[in-house]
Amino acid sequence: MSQTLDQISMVGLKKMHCVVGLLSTLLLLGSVASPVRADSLTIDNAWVRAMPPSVKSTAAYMKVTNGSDSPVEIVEVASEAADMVQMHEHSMKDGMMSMQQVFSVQVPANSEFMFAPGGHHIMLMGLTAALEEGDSVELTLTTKSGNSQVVQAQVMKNPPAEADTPVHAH
Ligand SMILES: [Cu+2]
Repeated sequence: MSQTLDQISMVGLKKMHCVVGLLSTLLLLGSVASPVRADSLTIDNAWVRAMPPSVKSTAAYMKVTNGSDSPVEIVEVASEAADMVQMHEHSMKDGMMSMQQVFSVQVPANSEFMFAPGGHHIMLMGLTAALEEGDSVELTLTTKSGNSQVVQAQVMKNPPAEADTPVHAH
């Protein structure tokens, strides 16, 4: 009886050892892997436009650089700062500037994509708290391959100097 128990616990210990071994292997891989994400997106100049407290929506902008040899598609942006977060693009319709939701944006291989005023932007609708200049907003970008990336966007009244460039139509 006690032998059986011992055998069981031996099996249990072996299993445990395997799990621990696997975990430490994963941790090791994690620590030696380069800081570049699997999708190799780099985010610069992420900012959110500060609005008067009475305005319950605003937009976030950033430069997304794809350092990989394959295009990367951003399919979702999420944030706790707003009830609803959507990617939008501006378009001219009957001479009127309007904006509409887009469900993905593609960052070409070894290239960049701008979320910028007057162009694509990340719309934050139903702000859960007033955003003041100097605050930061956490945004989570998810790519088609399922990788997520957390971005801290600074709340600013004016675009950061480097991001204040006209949007080029490609
Ligand atoms: Cu919009």
